[in-house]
Amino acid sequence: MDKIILITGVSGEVGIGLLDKLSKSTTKVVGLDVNEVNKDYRNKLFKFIKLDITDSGELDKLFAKYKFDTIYHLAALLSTSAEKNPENAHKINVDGTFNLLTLANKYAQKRKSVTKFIFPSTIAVYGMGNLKNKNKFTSVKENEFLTPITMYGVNKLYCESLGNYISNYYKLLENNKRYLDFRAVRFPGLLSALTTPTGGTSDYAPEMIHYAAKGESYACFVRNTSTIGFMAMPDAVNALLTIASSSKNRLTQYVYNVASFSVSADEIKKQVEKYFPGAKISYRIDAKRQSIVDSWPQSTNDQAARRDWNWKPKYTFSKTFGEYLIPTIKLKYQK
Ligand code: VAH
Repeated sequence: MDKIILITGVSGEVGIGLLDKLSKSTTKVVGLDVNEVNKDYRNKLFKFIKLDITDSGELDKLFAKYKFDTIYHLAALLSTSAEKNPENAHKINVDGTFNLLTLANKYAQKRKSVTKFIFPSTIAVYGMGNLKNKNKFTSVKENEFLTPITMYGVNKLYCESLGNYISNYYKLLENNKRYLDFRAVRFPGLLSALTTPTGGTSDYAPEMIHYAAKGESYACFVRNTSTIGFMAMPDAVNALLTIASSSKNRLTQYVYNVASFSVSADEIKKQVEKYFPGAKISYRIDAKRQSIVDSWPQSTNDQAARRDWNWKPKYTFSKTFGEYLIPTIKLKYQK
């Protein structure tokens, strides 16, 4: 039987990037989202399901119908959106994830198979406490500073543990058999040439680029020295596919940092001005969003991922702009 992959949040930034890559293979992809998928991508899907992951009844029917080999659970309410409606964020980010984990486990057990569950977590699980710590501890490991200050970061940190629990200890694994193989990566801010972000706090970086490409002025909502990690979307997609295809016995952890480059808002502004000399970029600080970015680490330590499953980003800061973002974005807006 053909292997079928499920992508939740398929209409989102990472979803589109992952689908774009998977559609170049023969894999059958079922895409699920509460929002319609961009028409250019709909025909890359074996099936599109418009569904809310908090609807466990409808989800159960989906799992009964399809035997998913791997699930990429990308659906989430990101950090800024989650702060605007924390209760709704908890429903989507936690209850939705719980539904998917328990249903994947239930149907894998019924079919006496194992389903891989790939979970994108985030540097938002960290809380550096203050700028002194942020500037002093610049290579944060997976078990350090786990004190998130956003609902999104709290949700993602809990769901990492929930995934590990359901894949290892849920209902005291019958005859010691695992039915769910949970694996998580913690992403920094992601930069996509194909889509503009919605509801994130790292959005100032992609927004700066896309506004300049459209010839529109942009007011950056964090101060110029604000520094966090970023990654080109192709590297993020590669991280998801690589950890998914790695043999289980090589993995010594269930959650891994993956990192690429760390830059300030001002360094991004200078790159944008290099490619769009007429760019009109100013600063108008949003105190709440600034406090979120200040709580995130400057950069994270991804040695465990490099050691266990050969993680290595392809795009440096300058290559991300010169070889990935700019050529595709210019084409996108010229059209
Ligand atoms: C957000 N883009 O801003 C996400 C990301 C590191 C930040 O998780 O919420």
